[in-house]
Amino acid sequence: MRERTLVILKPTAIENRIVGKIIEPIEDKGLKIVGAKMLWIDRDLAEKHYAEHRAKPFFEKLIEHITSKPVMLLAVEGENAIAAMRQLAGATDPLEAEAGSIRGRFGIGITENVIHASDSRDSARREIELFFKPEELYTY
Ligand code: 3AN
Repeated sequence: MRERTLVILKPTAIENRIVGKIIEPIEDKGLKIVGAKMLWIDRDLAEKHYAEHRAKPFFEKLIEHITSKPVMLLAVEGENAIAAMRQLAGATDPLEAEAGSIRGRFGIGITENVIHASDSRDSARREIELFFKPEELYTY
């Protein structure tokens, strides 16, 4: 099924200049970029994005990291894009992620795990709406 999903290249990805290396496997997989921009996420937006984790012990660290420096936002489209992007990203903890996955290759720690990818159709819809205006997304 054709889907769209939200990908965030977290601050360490930009800082460590590995944006190209992260985008390459996404495009190699056959997924298409339909929206892209850089953004320095503010606390309010970060808290909305991670609302489901508000009660978790790592919430504050997560918010601090995602707002620490600019990120790159991608809306990615393709057949089963949500599951495909989760596979490419790898497990949440980079040390448990497959060695060839994005987190497995570039992850430092569980907070600085390089990439976010929506985990369901509902999350994908909500997160794309949170970060992109309809006119910033392209159908082609
Ligand atoms: P994923 O991003 O793999 O869907 P979630 O949704 O469980 O993982 O967690 C969202 C983010 O919260 C993760 N990307 C990671 O940065 C952070 N996180 C998750 N679990 C932990 C943890 N136990 N300690 C620190 N940070 C965590």
